[in-house]
Amino acid sequence: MKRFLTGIIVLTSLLIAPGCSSLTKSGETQVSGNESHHTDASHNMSSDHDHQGHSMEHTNHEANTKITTQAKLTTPKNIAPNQSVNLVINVQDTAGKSIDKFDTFQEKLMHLIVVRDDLATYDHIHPTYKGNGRFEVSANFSTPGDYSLFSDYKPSGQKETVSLMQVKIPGSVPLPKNLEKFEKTKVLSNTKVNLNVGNKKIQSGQEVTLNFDIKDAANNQPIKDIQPYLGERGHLVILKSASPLTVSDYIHAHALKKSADGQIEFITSFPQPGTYKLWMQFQRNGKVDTADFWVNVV
Ligand SMILES: [Cu+2]
Repeated sequence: MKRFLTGIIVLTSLLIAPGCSSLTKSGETQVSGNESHHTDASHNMSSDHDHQGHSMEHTNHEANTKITTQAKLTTPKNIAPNQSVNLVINVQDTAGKSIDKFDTFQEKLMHLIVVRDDLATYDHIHPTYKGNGRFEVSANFSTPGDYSLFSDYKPSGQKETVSLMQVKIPGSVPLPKNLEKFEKTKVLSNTKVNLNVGNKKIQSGQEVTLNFDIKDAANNQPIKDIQPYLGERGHLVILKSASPLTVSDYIHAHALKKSADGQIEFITSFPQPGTYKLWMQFQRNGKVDTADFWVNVV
């Protein structure tokens, strides 16, 4: 009986990261598998037809990108919110042949970013490689709703690649809240994170320095005990608010090697005007913290 497993295949393409500071990707999306993942009536781009229309647009705009890999997600047939869900991700070439060698980057073979499509939730997890293109990980989807999974990996000898997969967690979806709060300061237990983008508005298509200023919340002093996390000073994932999300909405920025005490800095660029959410992760006292911010890009 085949019904206990469902799958969605997404083809992705890759693009060079200039100076390793940001990545821009586009993808031709081809969805197959159980359509129940794509039948959310409130989601105006959810039909197969619309996916294809959207992807063609991308292909035309960035004709020099080459689609070389795809990731196929398999989930148990019955999935529910707020419980462990075993995910299997098979990475293949476009002919469906498993890709079996991957290069480690940022200390892992695959980084998996899981967000609810309204960008309200964020998870950064590391699937375990089982060989023959197969990765496994246990994920937890906190609420019903549509989720996007960005898997970030490097087929051996190739560039960093991002594949997008989607999962629908059944149940009644929470009412939308006014999610976009544009405060520039976030307090996480004992740590205060301030985002500085300078006085000017963030311009799309231009290099921008994002400076995260990290202070002890108790005494407001710069913290001096930032520890490397996955081999870097900090990790920043940026997603453009969009429906549906695509691989081109995903930016993974790499921290500058050297910054002053209590500072974590990234140089990146936002490809399009719009509303973006940033999740900056860093480690202190052996604990990883995530500070999230919304920004507007003009
Ligand atoms: Cu990671």
